[in-house]
Amino acid sequence: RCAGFLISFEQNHQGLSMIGSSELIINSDGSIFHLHLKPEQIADNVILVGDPGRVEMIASLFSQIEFKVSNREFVTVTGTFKKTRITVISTGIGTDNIDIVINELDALVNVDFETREIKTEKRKLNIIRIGTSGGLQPFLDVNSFVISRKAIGFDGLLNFYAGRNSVSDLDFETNFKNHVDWNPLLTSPYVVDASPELFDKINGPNFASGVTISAPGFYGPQGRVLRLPIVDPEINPKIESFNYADYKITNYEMECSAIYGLSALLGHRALTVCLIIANRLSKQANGDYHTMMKKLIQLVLDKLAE
Ligand code: R1P
Repeated sequence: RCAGFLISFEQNHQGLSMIGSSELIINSDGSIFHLHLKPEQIADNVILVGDPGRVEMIASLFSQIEFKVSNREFVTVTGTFKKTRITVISTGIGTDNIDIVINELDALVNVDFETREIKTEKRKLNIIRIGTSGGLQPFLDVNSFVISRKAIGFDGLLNFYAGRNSVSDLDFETNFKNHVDWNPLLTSPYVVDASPELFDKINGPNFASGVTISAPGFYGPQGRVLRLPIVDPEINPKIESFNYADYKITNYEMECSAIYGLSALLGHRALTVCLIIANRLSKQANGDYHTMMKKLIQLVLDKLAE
């Protein structure tokens, strides 16, 4: 029998696949490697935020808090808002962290940590990201709220997964690449959808909606120039003018694409809502956005608990 860390799968006596200990690392206290969470600690409703400070902001609205756990940038609180059990987790910045968060969340609910077998009955999580974002359309003022109906991943994360095409809008991808004359040196952008059920639950008159680009960086990858010139200085005007089947690209952030792509592959529902804290066309920004963020959080929690 090989040691678990040498192979990714072993077979148990019933022939079921067991995930090897190098692939799914479980800490000595029974918690998962990065998030430091245990299976029973995950609510069906999960809110993801980039900033660990935003976890506190959300938890302060809970009537009851079960626990708080933190490791690195991943801070988690599970608690109750108006009788709805909710887990809030900070992801830090970027889709590389989302790969960790969504895979570990899914393992926590869909893998048996005792036997390391994938469960036959799968749990489906509602995953909502509440983030900050930069607007790319003149109609999206600073302080407005936007829901991402689709996400375009400039980050390339989903391209590593075999099912990538099965959850992607390939026609949208082709049209987008042609419109912006996509540089072949960059990883191919992927286009993935929000959960229609979550969109219907959270959407309302306070929100604009559109397509969100998740970029693998804050500066060059979002067309910002401080001292370094970028390969395509016209990328943002081209993005602004892009139209496809009544969709317009509304905003830039750094996590939505991976959340939508991995959630779709794993069978979870996902949605991203963002506060626009800068408009990239008008060059306006609101550095002191916490009051508006509190309003967005309240709005989303109220809808989630309805
Ligand atoms: C960049 O400043 C960070 O802010 C945005 C981006 O997606 C990125 O994570 O979202 P959060 O405010 O949720 O972190």
